[in-house]
Amino acid sequence: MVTTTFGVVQFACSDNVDENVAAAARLVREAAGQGAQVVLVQELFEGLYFCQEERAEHFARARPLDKSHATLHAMRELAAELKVVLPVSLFEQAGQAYYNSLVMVDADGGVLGLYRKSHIPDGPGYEEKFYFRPGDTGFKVWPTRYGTIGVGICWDQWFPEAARSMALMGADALLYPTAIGSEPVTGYDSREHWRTVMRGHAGANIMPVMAANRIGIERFGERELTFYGSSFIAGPHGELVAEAGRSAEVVLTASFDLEAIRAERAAWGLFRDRRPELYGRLATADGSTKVG
Ligand code: PUT
Repeated sequence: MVTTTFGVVQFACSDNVDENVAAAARLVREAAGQGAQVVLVQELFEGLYFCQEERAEHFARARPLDKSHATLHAMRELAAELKVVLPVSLFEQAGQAYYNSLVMVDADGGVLGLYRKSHIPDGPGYEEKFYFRPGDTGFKVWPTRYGTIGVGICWDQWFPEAARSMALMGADALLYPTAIGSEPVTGYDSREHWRTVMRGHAGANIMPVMAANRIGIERFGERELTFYGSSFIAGPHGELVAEAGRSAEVVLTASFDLEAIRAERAAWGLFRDRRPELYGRLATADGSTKVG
């Protein structure tokens, strides 16, 4: 039996990039020390979640994702040293365009590719449409050293279409770096809703699903968000295998036999019995049956 061990980390971010990268590196090391081969760090971990307000100056946080990117370079070195796969979530500047992006770094430090967040949220406290163009990469899965991994970024996690697409593309596991917490206007606590939706992706696609969320209270002037952590790893039936609390820094790990899960996925028949010819409405915005 060959298993893949996944690690998920959560921590509080400050407004200091070096501090945040050091915290991420420290926790990735801890996860690798516990045997993790793929380690998920939270969304936009270089800094505070600036999208809680709309301010022109925050665009200066973006960088081109090339060799000059210090955080990307540090994470690639770390991946190579520890022999771990690292999905790295970053604010990308590409010419005049800005994306909420993820670089998939393999266990030798090489870059497997780029994903740009497809679903961009907007609403009080989460004003991402002000900053990010909707991603133009389409969904992505990568054949890493330790399994084929699909990654969605935060708001992507609410869309079963995205999870199913990555499953159809051959993913063995789905990973979601995220930044979510309090709702400033309604006060709604979305934690269980958030987890339940992703656990559904695990059960519906018969594969491990995990999310890494930040913790801590972040303030911009009068504005304030409390991030609820609660990062987790779900097994292929949607069961919670490892979970974090709302406010403590945590390293989670869990091991899965991805080959055995692949066989179970085939045997359960969910993919055999799909009826894509009946799903045309899913490819329309308004639910009409006219496609194309
Ligand atoms: N990270 C986006 C979350 C949106 C919650 N309203």
